[in-house]
Amino acid sequence: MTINILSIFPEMFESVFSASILGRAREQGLLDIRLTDIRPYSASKHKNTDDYPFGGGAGMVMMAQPIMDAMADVSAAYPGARRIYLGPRGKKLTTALARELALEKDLILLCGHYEGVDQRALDACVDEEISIGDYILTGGELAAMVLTDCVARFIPGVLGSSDSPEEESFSDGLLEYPQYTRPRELNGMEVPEVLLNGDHAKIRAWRRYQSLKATLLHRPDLLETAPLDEKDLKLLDEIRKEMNQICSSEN
Ligand code: 4GY
Repeated sequence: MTINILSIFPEMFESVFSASILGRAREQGLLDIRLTDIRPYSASKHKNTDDYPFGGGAGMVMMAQPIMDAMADVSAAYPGARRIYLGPRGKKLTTALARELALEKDLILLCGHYEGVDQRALDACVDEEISIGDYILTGGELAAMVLTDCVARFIPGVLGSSDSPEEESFSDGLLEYPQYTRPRELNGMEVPEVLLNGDHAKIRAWRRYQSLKATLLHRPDLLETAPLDEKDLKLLDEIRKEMNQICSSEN
């Protein structure tokens, strides 16, 4: 898959896309990330990419012309690519959306900056807007990195063959269970006994219980949509009872 990113700050991406799992994925040719600097596309003498907003107000607006010309170039090289603008008005980035985007052959990500982008550029050359959350960044670059990272995990081979994205938080609609590594004892804090004795059925059950407990405690909203079986519902009842006991014993 090729992810094209259009930005006036392409240098922001280098270290994030070179380190760790994304760096390895690129070296292995599983993911091709191409950065396009919007500035050289500016037709103005000083290669400006922003201008004052019509109607007044604070800050600057990214001009349509450089973006439209950059997008035309990249779109011609990647016909059929989904063209995405990163902004807080978009549909929320979720595991489901990331999984869907990972099936695409190519993506083009447009990063805005300052007060935003001239609406005509968005109308003319973006297919959809995606938001990584309800907050305002100084630019779309960090959001493009988040989207790229999140999508990359669902490209086959990007995570080692042993660690599957299906085993992680949210892929089963629940929060992750706690993890431990060596040493077995650290300043008097022990690793839970069940993880040490190699009884894999017991370990699976313990982890499920912990996932359900963490979700009930921190994100009860997720329990409304998570696929739960009879056993899970029983466990949840148990956990609720335990929690009630702890609460009532505090008084
Ligand atoms: N939230 N999700 C986001 C963002 C920066 C000014 C409009 C977000 O995706 N992008 O906050 N982007 C702003 C910067 C123009 C986009």
